[in-house]
Amino acid sequence: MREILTTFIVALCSIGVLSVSTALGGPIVSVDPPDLNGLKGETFTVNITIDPQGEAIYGAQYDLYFDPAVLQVVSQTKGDFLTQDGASSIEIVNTFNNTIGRLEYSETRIGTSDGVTGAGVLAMITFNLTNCGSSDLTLSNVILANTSAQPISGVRLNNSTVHGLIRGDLAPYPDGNCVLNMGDVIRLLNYIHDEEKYPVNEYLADLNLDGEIDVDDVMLLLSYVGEEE
Ligand SMILES: [Ca+2]
Ligand SMILES: [Ca+2]
Repeated sequence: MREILTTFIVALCSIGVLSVSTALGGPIVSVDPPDLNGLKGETFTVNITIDPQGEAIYGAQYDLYFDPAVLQVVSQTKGDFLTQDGASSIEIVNTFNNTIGRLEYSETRIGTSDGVTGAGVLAMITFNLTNCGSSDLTLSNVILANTSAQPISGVRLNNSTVHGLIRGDLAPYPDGNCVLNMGDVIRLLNYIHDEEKYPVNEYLADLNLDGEIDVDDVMLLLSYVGEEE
């Protein structure tokens, strides 16, 4: 009985592995880069990339959700994924809503019966980091169409997370808390005293941007803390 059970379980596992590997073969739509740090007030650009994984793609659409309390869209522009072979394409939908935190995009090839099979950038999105905090960039309603205008199955999605930081926000280590106070000053002093024992995010600790972390940065951070309180 045990042998039969084992055989049965092995068979189940094989079927499971097979079905997973089939599902794993579909095109990949990604928000690139997958993880991004920036300072409050900065702008940055992410790409929506498509790797067809052997499929011929004729059209593509997505929605992308973000946290409008942290990010605001500046622009969404067409990439060259669907025109990589020199054929033409048209944007059917290209809109964003900075109140609810959603972008919508849809594009199709025209004047050809072929699809594209090379990986590339479908669209570029530029955001402004309006606040300290984190926002996921989450793909939704993604459809890739084949040359018969039918949805391609098994599309895989890779989302992204953006972290908006402020200079001097060193405590609590390592992520900070979007607030500058004496805790951050103490962390910086401790780091200067013993950087092995009290590490900091060095990108955020060099407040005066001179390439060194020292007492000048402490003085600057103190002046910021004074402003906040
Ligand atoms: Ca802090
Ligand atoms: Ca410095």
